[in-house]
Amino acid sequence: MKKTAQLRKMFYSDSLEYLMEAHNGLSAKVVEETGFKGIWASGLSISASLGVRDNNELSWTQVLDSIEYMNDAVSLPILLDGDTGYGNFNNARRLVQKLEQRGIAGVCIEDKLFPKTNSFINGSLQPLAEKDEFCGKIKAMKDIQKDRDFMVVSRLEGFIAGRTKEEVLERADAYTEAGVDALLVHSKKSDASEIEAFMKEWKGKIPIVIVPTKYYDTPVSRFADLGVSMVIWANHNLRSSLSAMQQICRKIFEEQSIKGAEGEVASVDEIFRIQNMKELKEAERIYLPREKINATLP
Ligand code: SPV
Ligand code: MG
Repeated sequence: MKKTAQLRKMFYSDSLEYLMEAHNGLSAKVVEETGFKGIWASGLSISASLGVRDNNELSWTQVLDSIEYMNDAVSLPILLDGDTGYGNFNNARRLVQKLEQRGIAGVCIEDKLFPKTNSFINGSLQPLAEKDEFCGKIKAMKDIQKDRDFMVVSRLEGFIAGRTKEEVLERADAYTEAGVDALLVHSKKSDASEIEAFMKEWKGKIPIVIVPTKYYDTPVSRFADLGVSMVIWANHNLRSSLSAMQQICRKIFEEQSIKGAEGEVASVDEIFRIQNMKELKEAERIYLPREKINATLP
C-alpha cells in the first residue's frame, strides 16, 4: 500500500491510532522496528537534533532533506510537522509539491504566523493567523496535491494562544469547510480539560488528532471515549536520546575511560544491524568480483 494510503487509513480506522516521533533516519528505524504504524516528523525534535531552535531557524529545504533520510530509512508513512507552511499559501502549496515528490504521506500546518515559536513557549503571546487567510492556505494545499490520499492536517493553536473554545470550534468548522483532511487540537494544559471541552461540542466528521505531551497522565482510553482518532507521541525519542547522551558523556568525562560505559551503550554490531549491513554483504556477493568480497565488510 502507498504510504499516503497507509496514513489515511490510520486516520480513518475505528480504533485510536498512534504516531511516534522521529527526527532522523536512525530514530525512524527504531520507531518502525518497535511496531508503530506511522511517524511524526517533529519540528521541535528535528531542530533540536540539529542544534537549533524550533523557530524556523532551519530553512524548509533543510527540513525536507532531514525527512528524506527518514523516509528512505523506513516503510512507514510520515506526517511532517510543517509548522505554518513556511510562509503564505504559495509557500505552503510548494511545500506540498515537494513533499509529494519525496514520498512523504502528509503534512500538518498550524494556524500561527511565520516565523513560529514552539507552542510551549509563551503560547499566549503567539499571534494566530487570520482565519480566512489560513483557509486560503488550506485550499491552495489541497488544490495542488496530485495523490488524493496525501493528508493535509490543520492544527488549531487557539487554546495555546488563550482564545476561547468558541473561537477554536469556529475555526475548526472553517478549516473543515476549506477542505482539510483532519484537525490537530493542541493544548498545553497539564490536564485534558480543553480537549474534552472541544470534543464534547465538536460536531464535525473529520478525524481529530491530539498531542498529549503536557497532559501525559490522561489514559488513552479517555481519548478514545471522547472520539479522538489519533494520538501523537511528539518528542520522546529526542528527549530520551538527550538524557542518554548527557549521562554517558558525564560518565566518560568523569571516569576518563570508556570501560564503565561499555555495558550501557548499544554494541557496534547493533549499529551495523540497524544500518542493514547484511544487505550490503549480500549485494557484494552479487556485484563485486570474488576477490573484493569482504574487503569492505566485517
Ligand atoms: C513538534 O513536535 O514540533 C510539535 C508538537 O509541534 S509541540 O512541540 O507539542 O508543539
Ligand atoms: Mg512543531
